[in-house]
Amino acid sequence: MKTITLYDVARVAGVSYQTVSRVINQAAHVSPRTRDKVQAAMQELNYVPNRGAQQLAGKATRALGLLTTDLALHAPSQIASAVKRRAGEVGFSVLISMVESHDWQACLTALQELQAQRVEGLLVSVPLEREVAEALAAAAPMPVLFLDVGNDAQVNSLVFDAEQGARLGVEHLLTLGHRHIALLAGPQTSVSARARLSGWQRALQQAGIEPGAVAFGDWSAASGYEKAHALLNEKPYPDAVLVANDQMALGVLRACAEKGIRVPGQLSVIGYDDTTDSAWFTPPLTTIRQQFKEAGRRSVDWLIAQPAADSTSRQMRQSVELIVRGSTAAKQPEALQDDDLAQCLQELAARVARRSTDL
Ligand code: IPT
Repeated sequence: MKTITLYDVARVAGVSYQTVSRVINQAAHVSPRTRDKVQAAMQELNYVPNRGAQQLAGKATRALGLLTTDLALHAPSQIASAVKRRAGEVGFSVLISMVESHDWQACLTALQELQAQRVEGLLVSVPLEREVAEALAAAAPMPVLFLDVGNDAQVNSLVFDAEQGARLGVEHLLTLGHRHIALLAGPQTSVSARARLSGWQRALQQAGIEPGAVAFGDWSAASGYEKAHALLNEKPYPDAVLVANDQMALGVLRACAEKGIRVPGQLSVIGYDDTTDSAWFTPPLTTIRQQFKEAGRRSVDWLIAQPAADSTSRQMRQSVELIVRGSTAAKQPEALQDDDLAQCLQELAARVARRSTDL
């Protein structure tokens, strides 16, 4: 198939190739009539501008990079979706590079991959230790914004308030009267998972409550299922479990269903994230909402407004909120045990017998 060039468009539109180029680059001094003619010719020929050629000519690429952790996880994929949507609205494309591990070498390779495609700004949605984030920011020639770093990292960041999220979860459970609370944390390699865990522990301690058993999952539903079986191995069960993300909470709910534990009533389960499907779990999940759409919008807007040479680092926080659904409730008295049930049935049988003799 013959490649359609700028010159073909110019010939069909009856204008010079410089005029076509001005239309493509949205330059000034093009009359609406000429612009319409050129756009009609582009459509007729199915012409798509060559990004590579534009880059070689030193033009702005209007492309952002997104360096992300595993997109099979719900939260990072919803962040990517929000970033992509907002970038599209403001005329930018998004190139994605996904890393399997979160070490310096993997991040540097991903940065270079995006750099080779001349992205004008970079979002990093990977849980990074302070040293790795700072080194990455120093190595990047474009403005960078980190979405998953600790407060101590001296880089530009937009981070959800983990302390607030942890406190909201604990307060909700305490209000419901729960006192025996188990913790299912995320992987210790994640700075956010560590922040949620220490937030829970601090909030419980402040309320004078000893935290119950602690287990660590890897953010997946499978790990939630497996760890719930471990946490709920012995009676008495805890009254409630704080789970570091909704995906693991999904696994916890499945384990409870299999063990015949009523959620809520016997056990309250609270998640973290409020991903789009969490309202559809059985029961609908009570959780801490991180507004991924809003984070995507704010981070794209911030990034494209950045002058390249600004070296002061800015730490932005985003608040979270408690969403109460059906997986938490005040603890109800234990269900009837088999012995109680047998006794009830006997009493009932005796009553029926008495009535039939009375009749
Ligand atoms: C964080 C999610 O809360 C968690 O569920 C998991 O998907 C994790 O990302 C993956 O790294 S959100 C992050 C912006 C702190």
